[in-house]
Amino acid sequence: KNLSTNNNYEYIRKIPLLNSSTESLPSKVCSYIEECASLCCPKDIYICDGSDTEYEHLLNFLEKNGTISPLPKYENCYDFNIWLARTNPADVARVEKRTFISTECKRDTIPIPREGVIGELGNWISPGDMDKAILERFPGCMKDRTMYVIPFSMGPVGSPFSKIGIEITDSAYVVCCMRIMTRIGKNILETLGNDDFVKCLHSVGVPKSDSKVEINSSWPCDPERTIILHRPDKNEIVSYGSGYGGNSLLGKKCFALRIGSTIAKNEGWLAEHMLILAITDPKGRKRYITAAFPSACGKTNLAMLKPTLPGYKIECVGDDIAWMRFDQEGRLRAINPENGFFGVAPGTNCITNPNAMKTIFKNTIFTNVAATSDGGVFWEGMEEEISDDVEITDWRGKKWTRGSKTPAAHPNSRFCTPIKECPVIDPGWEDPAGVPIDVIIFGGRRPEGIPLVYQARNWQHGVFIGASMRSEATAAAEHTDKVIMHDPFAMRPFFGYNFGHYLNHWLSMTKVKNAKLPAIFHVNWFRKNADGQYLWPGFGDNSRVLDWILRKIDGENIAVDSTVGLLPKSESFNLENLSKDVNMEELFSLPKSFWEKEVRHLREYFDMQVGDDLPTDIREELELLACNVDKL
Ligand code: SAT
Ligand code: MN
Repeated sequence: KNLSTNNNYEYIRKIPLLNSSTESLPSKVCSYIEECASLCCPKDIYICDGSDTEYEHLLNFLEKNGTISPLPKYENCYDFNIWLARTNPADVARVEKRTFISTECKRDTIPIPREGVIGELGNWISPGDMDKAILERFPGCMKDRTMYVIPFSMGPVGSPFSKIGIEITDSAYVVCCMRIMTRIGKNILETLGNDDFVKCLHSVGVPKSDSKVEINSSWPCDPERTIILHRPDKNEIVSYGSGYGGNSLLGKKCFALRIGSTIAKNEGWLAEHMLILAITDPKGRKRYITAAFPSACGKTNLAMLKPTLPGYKIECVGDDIAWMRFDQEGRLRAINPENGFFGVAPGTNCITNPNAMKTIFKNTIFTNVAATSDGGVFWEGMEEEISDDVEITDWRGKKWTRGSKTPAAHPNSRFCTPIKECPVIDPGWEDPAGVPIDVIIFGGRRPEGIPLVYQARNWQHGVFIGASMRSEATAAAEHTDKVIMHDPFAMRPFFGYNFGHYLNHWLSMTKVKNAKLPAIFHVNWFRKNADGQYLWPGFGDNSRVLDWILRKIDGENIAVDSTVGLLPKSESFNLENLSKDVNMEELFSLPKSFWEKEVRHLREYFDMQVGDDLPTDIREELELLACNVDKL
């Protein structure tokens, strides 16, 4: 059926379909396009084919519009230029408070917090209010703009793990980033046929006429009315007002985690906020590990780690999201549903992540980093990598001097780069069957009390450890203080359904036929001594922790049970040629007063936030821990 002649589609018959060479579209896709177009009233419609020509055309358009500018320092080496995008300063990060999940029954989405307590495990909106929110914002919002239709696959095209989405957006920047972050194009529609897909509607929006936000045409947005909505029972995402990151690249957190986790629960698998890495030991045995850390704990750094321990090799499968399911033989297999890295730039350098530095100067779109007068990029942490005489323009486009109080790059500035540019990409990263997972790691940034590494005694204990994750973060801008935030499974902003039900789902994995459950560990690279200095060197030396973990799962007798779980026996760590003296005793100590406080915090958190939805198994683990701590 030719879209433009089909009588069922009244609206799209009236406006130009730009690349009408697209002869046939699945009818469900056509209906969705018609639905969105008649709501948003774009000037024309463009169906993305994912080609290089299309990408170049969009980049040109964005350049003319002032949204992106080329970075000539890196020119002519690669397929496409390297670009710098500057957003509206009011649109720089995900907006958690404006992110909602809609279900008939509130408790399907979030646990009911204790009376008078503000829930921290997601935001619920009724289906009626969601419709209302859409109708208050979307009618006519694409007037004078092109509506892009992006067919995309999360996961290798055609893999049994993979899921298809259609993102409809009025932002060419979003199309370009989606092309890097997911697999897009015509072949996706062929694979889709007339199956269902995840519906993803996005508009940068149009502010009300009395809006106080300064608007520039190079980065349209409507920060005052931004809203991100999910309807899991209809596999639908609707996002308005923001062009940035997780608000607009809907395949990422909205689809792969929030909608993904609900699909996963219904289908019996796991959609998690985890990196995936391959590690080969000196004997040549290769194993795969997934790891969940809250933001600012170095997930991307670990995913591409350059080991300091001789004989080890680490290869990257993904740095942010893992979709995992047990196969016929009972092995847990994982794919990375993404196709690119959308990584935080500040802090990345040749010491913290040499492999990222080799990845991100090819076919990349940077957003909100600083620019140098020789046509390159700069951010906090890159001081050693640029010469002293270049001038720096900050992320807002203003002249910036070294030592200035404001940062040159926005703290949430990003590189958006295809995974295939990574020099240590694992050859199995696109295996449609996924890679077999032997170890799951949880972790956090904990300055106090939490040992460098310990192992869960069993799966249930491991689920408790995931549920108990906390991490140091700089809270909102109004506080400058560091606080230890709860972030269970590093999923707090990404649960697609009730966290208590999520815990039950994890616990139910023990019932999967033949399941060979991966071993679960907790790590903390960030413990400090009384003087505030890190006790562990971190980065490449974290390979020593992975070495201990691998030897442990290989059956070496190197652990003892303790208050919190299985701790390394003394002398069981490989510290050969460690550049720095490490106080191992302090690094692994379990101070009683700290753990008493930790238990109190966890009990309060579970009581206040999860209440009756907390599974008894998790309650029991907490009581066991409390009992053990008493005996310290
Ligand atoms: O902006 S994203 O959601 O893609 C990344 C993040 O904030 O974790
Ligand atoms: Mn993330």
